[in-house]
Amino acid sequence: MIMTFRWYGEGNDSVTLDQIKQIPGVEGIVWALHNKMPGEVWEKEEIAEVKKQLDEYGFNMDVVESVNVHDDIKTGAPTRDKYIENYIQTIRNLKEFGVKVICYNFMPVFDWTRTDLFHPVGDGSTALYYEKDKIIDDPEEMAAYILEKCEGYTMPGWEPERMAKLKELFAMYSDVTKEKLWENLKYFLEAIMPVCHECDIKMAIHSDDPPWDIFGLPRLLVDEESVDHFLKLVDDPYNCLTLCSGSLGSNPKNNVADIVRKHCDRIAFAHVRNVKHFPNGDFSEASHRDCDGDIGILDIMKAYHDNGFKGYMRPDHGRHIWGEKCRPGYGLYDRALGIMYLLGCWDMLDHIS
Ligand SMILES: [Mn+2]
Repeated sequence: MIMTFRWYGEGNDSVTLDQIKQIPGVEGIVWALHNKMPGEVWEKEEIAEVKKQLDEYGFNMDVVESVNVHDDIKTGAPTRDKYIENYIQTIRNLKEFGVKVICYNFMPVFDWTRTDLFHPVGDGSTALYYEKDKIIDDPEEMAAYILEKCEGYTMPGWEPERMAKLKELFAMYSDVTKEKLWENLKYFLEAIMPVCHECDIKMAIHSDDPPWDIFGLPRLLVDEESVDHFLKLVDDPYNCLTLCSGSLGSNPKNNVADIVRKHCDRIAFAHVRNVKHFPNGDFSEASHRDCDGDIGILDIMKAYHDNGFKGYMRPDHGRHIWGEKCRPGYGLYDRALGIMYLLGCWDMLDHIS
């Protein structure tokens, strides 16, 4: 297992590479060119700039999160092939810098969704929270809330430029059923798989967050059955998962450790975080410690270890603790604690096996 840490880049993150360097066990930075719109080619000079920054600290840049997929590819518009060509060029450019895994998602309109970015956990800290009843019929209200509360940071999937065109985006997806979305995903993956082989880069789709339909938009990767379906849809070792324990684990019916045991060889990238469920369907993000949430972090880590997981892992979101001012979910302190917990589990599993 290779431990990594997500970083939003110079001038775009409250956390510095100096600080990340002092977290024990971090080998790589999960990075992206956050100024790029979906569909744009990532140029070599731009990638080289990030490489230079990471090289200084001895971090690898093996995992990109995310190279976002253009809406025309997701909706299956006639113009999609042009954007697929651009995606392929980006894969080829990333290969020049030794990138091994591309994390992406295939969620329509919205990336992740929460109703409260700073919900009190009960110990003085706050965390991202989802209140089921607040996801009403007004996505504009939701977007306005997220943009207002994100402390001036751009949140992946909630770029103000995209949110300004929300009505248009919803119109684009109005006839995209779940079946159609699966078909469009298959078309995209089949087009890029030969290049992934050639470049030795794995495509790792992120689980949908939360794992159910919202605002009438279909969501694909929501449970064990849909993960099985996805892996069979394009049955290729380069067609992989970013298995996000917190995303899938938001549904109490999902057993994430079971999915790890079943598909470990197709998981290229593991997001590990904990979630606390409430009986009415609300959920809160929680510390990484097993007993602070309900999704079985110990079981999940054991499943990865038992199956000899060799891929990349990162703590996913963290709570906001010790008064830290940061991008919601992406502070230094709680994610550093998360890494120590995950590595503690891993080291002990190594030690006793
Ligand atoms: Mn995740």
